[in-house]
Amino acid sequence: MAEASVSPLKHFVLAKKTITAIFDKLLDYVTEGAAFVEATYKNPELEHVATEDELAKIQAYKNKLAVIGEVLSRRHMKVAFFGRTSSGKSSVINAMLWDKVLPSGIGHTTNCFLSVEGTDGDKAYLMTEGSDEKKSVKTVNQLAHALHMDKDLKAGCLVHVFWPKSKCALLRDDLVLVDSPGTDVTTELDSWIDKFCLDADVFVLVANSESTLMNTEKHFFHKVNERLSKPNIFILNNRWDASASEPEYMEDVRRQHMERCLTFLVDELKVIDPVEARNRIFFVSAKEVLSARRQKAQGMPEGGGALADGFQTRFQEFQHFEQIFEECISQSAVKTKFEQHTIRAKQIIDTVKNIMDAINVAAAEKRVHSMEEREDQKDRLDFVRNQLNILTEDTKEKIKRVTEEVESKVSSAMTDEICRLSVLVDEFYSDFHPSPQVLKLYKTELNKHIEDGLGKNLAERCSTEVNKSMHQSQQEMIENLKPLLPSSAQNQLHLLIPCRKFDLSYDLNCHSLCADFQEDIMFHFSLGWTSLVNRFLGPKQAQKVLLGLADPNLHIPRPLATTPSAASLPAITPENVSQDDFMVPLVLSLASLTSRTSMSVIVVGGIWKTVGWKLISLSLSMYGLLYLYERLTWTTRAKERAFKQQFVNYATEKLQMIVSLTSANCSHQVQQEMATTFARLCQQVDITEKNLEKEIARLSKEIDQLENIQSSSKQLRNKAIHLENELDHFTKHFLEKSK
Ligand SMILES: Nc1nc2c(ncn2[C@@H]2O[C@H](COP(=O)(O)OP(=O)(O)O)[C@@H](O)[C@H]2O)c(=O)[nH]1
Ligand SMILES: [Mg+2]
Repeated sequence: MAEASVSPLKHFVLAKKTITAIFDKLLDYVTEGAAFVEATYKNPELEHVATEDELAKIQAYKNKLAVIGEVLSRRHMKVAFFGRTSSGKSSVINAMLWDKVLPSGIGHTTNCFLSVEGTDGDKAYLMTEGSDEKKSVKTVNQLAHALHMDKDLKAGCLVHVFWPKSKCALLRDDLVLVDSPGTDVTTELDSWIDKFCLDADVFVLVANSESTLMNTEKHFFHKVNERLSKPNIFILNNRWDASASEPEYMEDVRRQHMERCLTFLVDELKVIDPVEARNRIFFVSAKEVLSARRQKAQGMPEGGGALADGFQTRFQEFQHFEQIFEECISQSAVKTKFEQHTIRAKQIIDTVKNIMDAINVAAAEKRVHSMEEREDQKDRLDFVRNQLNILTEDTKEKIKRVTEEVESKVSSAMTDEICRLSVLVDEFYSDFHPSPQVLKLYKTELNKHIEDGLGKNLAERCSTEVNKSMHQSQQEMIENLKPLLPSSAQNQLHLLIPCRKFDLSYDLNCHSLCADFQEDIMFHFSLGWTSLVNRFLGPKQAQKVLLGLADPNLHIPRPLATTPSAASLPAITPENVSQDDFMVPLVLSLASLTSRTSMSVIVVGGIWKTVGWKLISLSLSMYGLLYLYERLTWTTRAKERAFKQQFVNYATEKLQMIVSLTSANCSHQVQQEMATTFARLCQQVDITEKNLEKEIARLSKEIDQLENIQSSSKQLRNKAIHLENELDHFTKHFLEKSK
């Protein structure tokens, strides 16, 4: 029957498989979760999304689950058999295993515990406590011999007997059966219980039905009951075959035994209710069952041989016991072996779920915050860009205005200064002498004086104002651009703008400008021929006349401004001789007819006749005196004066020519200076823009990462729920199902 129907032990086997699979999944899940939390926690860009505490927790769970998984895979059902010596404990185990696995009978009593468990191999072996050696056993006699001969085996020690699973169905289903020495032979009940009973799912008291329950047996179970809460206890009244010899008393004896056993379980131990208790007490014959099963295993009929009366009933009762026992142990074992771990697993899942929730919330909050920040930064960037465009246009305008202002200012100042050039030249003192060397030195120094003086005067007139207006413009630029920069850069701005004073350089370069100046400091009598011609015809015509005397062909192209008197005289060519100039050849032809002397004679002759000698001589002496006077007053000083006058005229003309150039140059300098300042400021704004762009990119990346974190945490949370459902299903199916 037990073979034909599915063994109730399968319930445990299935539960173990299920819960092991769930724990495997759970371990994978927590490993995945731990990796996720670790990656999140260690990501420097995702600060405060996952905490150290969360990481520590989930990693601890990972280790814990690995240990639990290991423990679960080793879980089995355990049944321990107790009773006094020779009550038939070993025989019952053998009957259940369908084979003579353990030695039994007189002389086969051992001091040690024997646990029988399955091995996947096809050879039986035994292992003693504290040794890894696998001692092979081929027969039960060998086993008995080995147990007897081993002097190292102390009383109450444990020997593991490994029996091939292939030979026995019970062992395939993770059942471990523990045989014990007789409860009557030991004084160490407490240590037994500690060592072998605390993890037993079912206890079987094998009693001898030929006598009543003994105190030693009862005492032992009282002790077990003190240590465990409501242990599952079965009572097998063994050797029931003996009752067949006295069938007339059988029912009475059975009733008597039953009552005593019930009293023991229900009233004394209080481990079970009276109705259930009847299903825990059986009357069997292990010896009969074993022999019948061994015969069947050898191919003989199980009821064969000489059998006492009522064998079939006892046999069925044994099978019944097996059925109830298997149901009980698998139910109980599933509960005791898996319930706690299931609860623990639920707690772990719950905590991990909470961790995922916390990460999800933290990531969501951070993401919202980052998105707001990104919007702000984008707005700021737009503002900076627009503002910079506007300011660039403004600044261009401003620079243009300032430079124009400077140009006109410098131009008018320079014109004024040129008019006052004679004052400047008069202020110049140096040794003057008509000799060429001294003159050369004098000119050099005069040029320098003019250049310095003009420069100084121009600077006095313009620089302060120019500087002021430039400084003002620069300050305006800074003030306008300041709001576009971050506050840290705002404080640094003044370092970028050079605090050196800007100085306009007028760059007059008088020395080369007046390099061609040619003075004329020869003595010229004021009533002399040249002077008179000069006086009557004007300096221009006189020049032509005088030149004409020297060269009547008039074809002398003259270099520009070689002498002060002809500073602006254009080159005389036939083309540019005007109609007025026809007078010149007339005078010239007249002059060519006579010499200076003949001319004087004619004049004197004319006057002679009209005025008379006295007047002539007076005039002549006056003329002579005048000449003498002029000649005598033509001193070095006078020459210097003449020189200075000529220089003033020359330089005035030259300087007037460079007025516009100089003012343009100055305005250019101002423009350069202002443009440089603006460019420096713009550079700062550029840096700010770059930084903003970088920050926006960083935030975008962070937002992406946070989105991923959110979806991952959500996924992991769903997985947790899935596992939770599996655990719930397991609880419902295996732990809550009442049979
Ligand atoms: N008549 C009879 N003898 C039994 C029965 N069970 C066990 N025996 C015998 O009792 C003796 C002791 O059995 P054993 O299993 O070694 O008892 P243990 O000391 O409790 O392990 C052996 O000789 C068995 O053959 C039974 O049900 N009926
Ligand atoms: Mg025994």
